[in-house]
Amino acid sequence: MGVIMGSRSDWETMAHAVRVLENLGVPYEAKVVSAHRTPDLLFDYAESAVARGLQVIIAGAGGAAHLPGMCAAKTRLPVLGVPVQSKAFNGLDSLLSIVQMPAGIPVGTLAVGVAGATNAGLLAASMLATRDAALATRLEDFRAQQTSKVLDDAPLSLP
Ligand code: RP5
Repeated sequence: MGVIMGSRSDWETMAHAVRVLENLGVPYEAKVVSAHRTPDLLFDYAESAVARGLQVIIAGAGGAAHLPGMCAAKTRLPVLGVPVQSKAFNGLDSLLSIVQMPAGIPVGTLAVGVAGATNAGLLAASMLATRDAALATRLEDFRAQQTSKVLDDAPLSLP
């Protein structure tokens, strides 16, 4: 699994994707790769991703967030985009930059911020789990635990 982000400042958000991968035992690499500050690195990263054995790429960026789209343009691997919450527009700019890909090059876009990063990790794991029975079991266990936790917390009463 490849996890890339446009800036070190995105790590606080993208660490949530990485935590999910770690908890589910999915091997990953995490790197800062900027579409506009390190464009050649981005091209190298995306073009070599298949040969290096990556199966899915999670790409997070904020503002004019062209990292996921440019990455998707240079690899056939599925790219999951995480709109990082920006200061100027609270991530609406990031969301629209990532989600509005013209037809032909898809980016699977998640929610803005921590929820999106967390779900990117889970969605990427479920993609790999279609061909990895042990991972599928771990994912099912996680979901069962999550359900139990909600059900256990369910009874509410007035203080
Ligand atoms: C984008 O610009 C990054 O993805 C980040 O979310 C945003 C701000 O980057 P920094 O100025 O904090 O490096 O490229």
